[in-house]
Amino acid sequence: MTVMKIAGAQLGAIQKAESRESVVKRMIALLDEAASKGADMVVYPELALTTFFPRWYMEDQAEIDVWFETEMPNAATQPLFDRARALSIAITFGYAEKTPDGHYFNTSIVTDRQANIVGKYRKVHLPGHSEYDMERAFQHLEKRYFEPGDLGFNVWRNEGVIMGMAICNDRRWPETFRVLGLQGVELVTIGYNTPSVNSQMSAEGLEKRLFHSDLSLQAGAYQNSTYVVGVAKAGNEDGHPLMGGSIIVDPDGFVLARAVTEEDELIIAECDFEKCAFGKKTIFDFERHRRIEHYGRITSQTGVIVEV
Ligand code: CDV
Repeated sequence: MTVMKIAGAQLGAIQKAESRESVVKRMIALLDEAASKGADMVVYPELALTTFFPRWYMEDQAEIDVWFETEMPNAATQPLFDRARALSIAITFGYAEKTPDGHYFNTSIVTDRQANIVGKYRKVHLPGHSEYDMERAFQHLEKRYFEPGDLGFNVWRNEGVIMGMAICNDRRWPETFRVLGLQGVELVTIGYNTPSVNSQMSAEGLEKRLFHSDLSLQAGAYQNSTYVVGVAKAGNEDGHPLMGGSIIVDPDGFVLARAVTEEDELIIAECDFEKCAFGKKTIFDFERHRRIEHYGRITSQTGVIVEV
């Protein structure tokens, strides 16, 4: 029986001018707080080390490369790994990855409690667009700066728990959770940067955006009988607001802990992974109940085909 105290380390705004070293200090402060509360694992957001740079249009490759890490850990993040090892806390966080052969991904890694990287995920569902869009008040250029992840949705047995990762927009796709669910996942960690509302944007309310985030994370948890931890980068980054709303969800879909600010904030919950078993053996016993002969369209087509 595995019980872990899992913490979500929401980060407040990171301005364009803030250095990775400064962000890592903030991450370590949250790690220390997590340790003082008995955490076994800390989950940080998507692109945790920098501002959400895909909102900025850039053409010059050298200017773009500034936002990417070519190795992990590196000089800026080594202190985080060192502290995690000293505290015996597993961590997971997102960053922009440039591979040795020149590929660019929106990536997250997970470590064990000795700070060894045991898993890597590269974001599959990239929202936004690749060219400057004059129609938009704000750009979202993930398709410009990243390639779709090439590793798929994998799980790792880490610290006795079957863990998987996804990143931000992935949480809105049931396919993400089901592919992880089909591998017996017990903990899905998901960092995000989701724009909030300001006076120049549509009337769509922050309440609605938070609801859609909750809905996606809670449905993914319930329908796959897994814990889900969703962690925001929040606050106002150089005039661009990001919503908070980090939550820890149990395998019944209930929210165990919720962030209440848009700043650096720790949430924590005790997760008893035995609780994943009931749903996996009953209503979501995939082996007994799934009818794959009717699911062909899920993998054979992308867009909607209307045949009537
Ligand atoms: N970083 C993201 O993937 N953000 C998207 C926004 C652009 C909709 C999200 O799904 O939250």
